[in-house]
Amino acid sequence: RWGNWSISLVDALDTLYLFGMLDEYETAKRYVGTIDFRQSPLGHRVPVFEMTIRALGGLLGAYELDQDPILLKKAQEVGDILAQAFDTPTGIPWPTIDLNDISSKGDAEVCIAEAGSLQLEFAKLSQLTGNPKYGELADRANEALEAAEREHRGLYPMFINVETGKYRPLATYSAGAAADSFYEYMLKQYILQGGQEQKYKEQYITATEAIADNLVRKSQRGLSFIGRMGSAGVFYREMEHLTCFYPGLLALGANVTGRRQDLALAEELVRTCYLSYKYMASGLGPERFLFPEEDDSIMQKLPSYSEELGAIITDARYLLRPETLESIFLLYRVTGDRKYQDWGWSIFEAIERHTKVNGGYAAMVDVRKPDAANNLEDSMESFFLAETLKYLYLLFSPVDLIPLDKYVLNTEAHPLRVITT
Ligand code: DMJ
Repeated sequence: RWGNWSISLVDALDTLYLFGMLDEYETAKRYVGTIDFRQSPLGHRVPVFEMTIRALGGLLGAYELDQDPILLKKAQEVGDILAQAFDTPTGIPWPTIDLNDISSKGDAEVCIAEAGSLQLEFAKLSQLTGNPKYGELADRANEALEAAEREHRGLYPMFINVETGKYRPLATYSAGAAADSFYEYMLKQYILQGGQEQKYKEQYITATEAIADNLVRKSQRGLSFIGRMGSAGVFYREMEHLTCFYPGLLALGANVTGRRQDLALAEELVRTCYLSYKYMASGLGPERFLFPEEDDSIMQKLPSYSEELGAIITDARYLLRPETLESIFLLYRVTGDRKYQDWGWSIFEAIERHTKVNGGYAAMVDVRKPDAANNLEDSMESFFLAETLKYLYLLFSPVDLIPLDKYVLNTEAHPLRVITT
């Protein structure tokens, strides 16, 4: 539950449509028509990024597929609510807003994923409503992130202050949590705008090269992974499940930009993500895993060390996240290699076997102990229906269901049609 926004239902609308579950879709859509998104419980702060990608993205994605005006009306209602977040001295949006007291300020620091991956949804809302305001707001935020002073070309510190427009000192650089979709939207904005805006392509290529040069390493077993870079040259050799979206982005980018070297790296990285599933007793991948330096024999003796993966499992949960399947799907679409379908199927079977419960699916506490008591949490995030299941379905569907030259999937897997002039 997030406020009164029925977010699982809104996030799942276009999944129902794509799966051909049209009776359920119509019922869900009728219900969406009754939601008053302006109502929010007292004291609740609406998370701007999450509601942009899940609610606005969900409504727009469904609208793109079935063109029912009620969905666009509701999308505009949500867009108007979220637009209030951009009222800051810098144009960088507040991370949260209180609908019952819009002047109340929350945390002034926002991560780049939250501040800088709103463009697809807002640009699409502008195109569909004919009102340029939404796209302009999101663009202005991204321009502020681009203009703020930083140390590394192509890399962006993870946090920025919405009032001063300055990045947090002693920065950390990542392609995972708090940063991920910021890099994703550079490429996807370029695609959404029909390849007309060269600046997005240039930003994407500059960032891609910086990530490859600074954040990619190999493990002692020769597995490529992406870690984080701290200040003064500190490097954290930890890969996150969230970062497993990145191989898919690289593959999509290789297709769009013609950079074949990116496809080779994408294949290496997605293999690491897949093996992080394969080598766990459940067949599901952990939230975080850390590759020790070659000569670090102490780390390799820790009980949390996985001999097969050659990594310490630093967070053993599987939260029903989509990223590995997202990359497997994109690699399959780009290469046509059937092994990706085999990988996806084995993950699907593990999800079915170990996370299915009465009435839904549940996050797993420890992917190494599928049969342990109390190994499931009472939680199913809306992205399981919006993304995880959708990517699986698309992996086994004909390519003309959401062709990637006609649609961009937002970071919550909602299909937005490429804008043609
Ligand atoms: C989703 O809401 C989106 O994919 C977001 O970009 C990252 N986190 C979750 C899924 O793990």
